[in-house]
Amino acid sequence: MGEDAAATTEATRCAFIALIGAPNAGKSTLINALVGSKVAIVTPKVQTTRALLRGIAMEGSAQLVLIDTPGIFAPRRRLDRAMVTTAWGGAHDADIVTVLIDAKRGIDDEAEALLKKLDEVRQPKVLILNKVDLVEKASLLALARAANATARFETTFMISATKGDGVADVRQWLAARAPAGPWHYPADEVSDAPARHLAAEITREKLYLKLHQELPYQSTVETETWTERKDGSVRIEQTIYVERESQRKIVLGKAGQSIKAIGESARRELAGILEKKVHLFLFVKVREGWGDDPERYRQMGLEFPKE
Ligand SMILES: Nc1nc2c(ncn2[C@@H]2O[C@H](COP(=O)(O)OP(=O)(O)OP(=O)(O)O)[C@@H](O)[C@H]2O)c(=O)[nH]1
Ligand SMILES: [Mg+2]
Repeated sequence: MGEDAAATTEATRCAFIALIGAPNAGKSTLINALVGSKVAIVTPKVQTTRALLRGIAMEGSAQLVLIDTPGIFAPRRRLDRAMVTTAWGGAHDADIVTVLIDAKRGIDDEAEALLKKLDEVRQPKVLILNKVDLVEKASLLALARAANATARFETTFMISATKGDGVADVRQWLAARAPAGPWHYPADEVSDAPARHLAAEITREKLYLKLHQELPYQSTVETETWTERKDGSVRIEQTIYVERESQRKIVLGKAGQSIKAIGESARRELAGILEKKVHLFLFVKVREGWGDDPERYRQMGLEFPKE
């Protein structure tokens, strides 16, 4: 009873917090760690996250709406441009912007370019040096100093998103900094993405983990149908779009071995998340030039760049 009374008298707070950084810095890993469950996919490959995704974390009376963004890099293809524009858009719409730097990679050209562009970001900024488990402590101080010399940060954290070191400190700091206001989501919600979107993302994650080279970037996954069955299970059909027949063959693998492994591992993870039996059916279709097809962008939740 005491706790309830406290919760109703204490004013609620809510902050929109964008996580930006170079590809592979660990943004999605940190979102998952802050939320406390997997809402965003993670792979060792660059350019995993394609569109904005909101993960929701609660800390005391504060709700933290964490905006996962695509990595920021020098874009070439249309899809790359859409992703980078989206990432900066996410930053400009937030109350607080956290900038992740991979401590192992340090301030390379990509991180340097990003830090320089932070001048244009008006919101309070926080620096997060991630992957501290991979580097010597001494190098971290030099890195923090160099980054703070290029951009203005309110504070600097040194964390390991995979190990969880320092994550609670980040959550608490953000909560303390959150402006007073109503929560935007119910307290038990972990993400703004519908289940069918997460399901497509999980399949894309398995595709990235299973296949190598350029192929993953020339593929996209969409959930086509989602049918709840009377026996409590769910039947999900998804299409993996690739650009060429040769790529379709790679996704299928010898005697369908690759697609089978991708489907099995996606199905297993989905069953765990949905807490029900999942029947997953994957189809691979060649859609030449899907990277220039506005409908594919709409499905991904990205604006279609005119050129
Ligand atoms: N050793 C170590 N690895 C990490 C840490 N955080 C993330 N990683 C790894 O870094 C890789 C990239 O992580 P992601 O979370 O996908 O990175 P991202 O910044 O979201 O990448 P994009 O979506 O491509 O921009 C994965 O293999 C993670 O397991 C960390 O603290 N320590
Ligand atoms: Mg990501």
